[in-house]
Amino acid sequence: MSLEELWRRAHEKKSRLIIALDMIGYSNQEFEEKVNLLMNTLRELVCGIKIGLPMLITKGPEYIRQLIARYKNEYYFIADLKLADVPHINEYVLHNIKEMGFNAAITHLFQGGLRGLVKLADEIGVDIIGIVMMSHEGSVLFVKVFNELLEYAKLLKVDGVVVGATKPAYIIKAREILNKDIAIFSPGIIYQGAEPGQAIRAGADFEIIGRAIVNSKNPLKIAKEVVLAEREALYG
Ligand code: BMP
Repeated sequence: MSLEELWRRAHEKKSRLIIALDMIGYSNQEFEEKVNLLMNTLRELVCGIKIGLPMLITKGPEYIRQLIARYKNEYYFIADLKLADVPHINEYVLHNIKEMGFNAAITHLFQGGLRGLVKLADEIGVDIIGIVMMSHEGSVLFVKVFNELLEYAKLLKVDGVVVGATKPAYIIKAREILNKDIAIFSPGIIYQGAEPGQAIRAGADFEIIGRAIVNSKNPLKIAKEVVLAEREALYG
């Protein structure tokens, strides 16, 4: 699939911004109102929406299915369930991810045995993004296996990898090792310490931001600032 749909939206909107729609600490009514507000306000500036376990656990798959159905012509949707299981479980979950309407799924790579998952993803039309370096301070074991994970990502021909924006040296290294057709997704911006545009400058293709936009009183203002910083990093 090679993220065709995501690149199309990124070019249309001149944006590399993906929102992590982690709605934590909202009452049921606030939750839905805030999601609708964010989705309607950010449509011109945000190319993708990442939905993870927090929303799946709080609202269940049917809510997510309906949300994606309403906005599938405006955003690219990434399922961040960080798959890390044995093949038959990962593959079962991937079928459900597809069924909810997602365009892509994030998987860990360290567990191995992922050829079947990548083949299935190709058959059913889901892009696969593998994690090679996490953004948080405690992710020290990733340092030991980073090169192996990159080689595995290449071997599998995943569509993208995750490298934390807080670790630009690893973004630079990933960009060197990976062909240009494997995109780099970078979370860890603002709340976790990286500056908007910094990951793009190091060679990432997309920046993922959650709390700094989702919980902001003025999400549009922050999103505009981020997109301007990204454009500056890309085009000078
Ligand atoms: P925030 O901008 O609020 O820190 O959110 C970052 C998002 O990116 C979260 O959804 C988190 O699950 C995800 N993420 C991350 O922060 N670091 C990683 O290494 C991998 C992630 O998926």
